[in-house]
Amino acid sequence: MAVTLSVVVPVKDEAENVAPLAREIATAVAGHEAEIIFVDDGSSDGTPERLVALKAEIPNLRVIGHGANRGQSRAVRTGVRAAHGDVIVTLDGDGQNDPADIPKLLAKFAAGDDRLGLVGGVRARRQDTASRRLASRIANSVRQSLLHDGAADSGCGLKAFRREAFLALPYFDHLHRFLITMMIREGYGVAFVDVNHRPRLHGKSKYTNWRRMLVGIDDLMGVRWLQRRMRGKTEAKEL
Ligand SMILES: Nc1nc2c(ncn2[C@@H]2O[C@H](COP(=O)(O)OP(=O)(O)O)[C@@H](O)[C@H]2O)c(=O)[nH]1
Ligand SMILES: [Mg+2]
Repeated sequence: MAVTLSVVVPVKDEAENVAPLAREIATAVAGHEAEIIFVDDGSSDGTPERLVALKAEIPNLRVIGHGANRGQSRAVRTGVRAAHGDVIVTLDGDGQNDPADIPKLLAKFAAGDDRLGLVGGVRARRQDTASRRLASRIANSVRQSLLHDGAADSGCGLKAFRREAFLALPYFDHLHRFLITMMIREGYGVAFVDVNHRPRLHGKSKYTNWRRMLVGIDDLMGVRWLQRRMRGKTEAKEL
């Protein structure tokens, strides 16, 4: 069967979360020719073993290991490269994104706009701590004032995009936080849909507000530079 949809889930130390999540994804994509790819990014808590054990139950599940911890963006890229689908859906491996939202994102692609590169989820009601939500609000307004990309929730892990469009983007670690900006830079259309957000049930967050802010400033400068180094979209025509 030709695969048209690949769901890519980057995971680092999510042993208690992966099995329920993989089952939910399998249910959500049951009507599609889909594969589910978990990319294990150097977990030390038995995450890959749990996933491999699930392959008997979920036949379209694939598990790819990174060997070492290289970060979320690299894991997403590894999954996208290995994917067979034309459309990729990513979501967080901790279960905070709801797989039941996947069809809503795909519906935007089904509308048939050729220039549409990415559909981003927007977490309408975030189930995170007050300090995390405040940090996100501040970061989003600083980001918006510098990048002007109209991204209301760039940090939402639930996104759908064309594989080909993703692979055309320049890669850097942390790219996953700037996918919307980079798609626009490349001339692709972006769309948004409100999605559900759930509390983390097991394990703990891998990021701290402080670290996110420090690397975020550096990233914003780099992405602004990339925006300036692109004069307009390319429309190549055979003459
Ligand atoms: N591959 C990979 N995934 C990571 C890494 N750090 C976090 N993640 C995943 O990224 C997702 C979001 O991380 P999380 O810690 O829940 O961040 P939060 O929801 O913003 O607090 C989860 O699926 C994590 O497993 C990493 O270093 N590598
Ligand atoms: Mg999370």
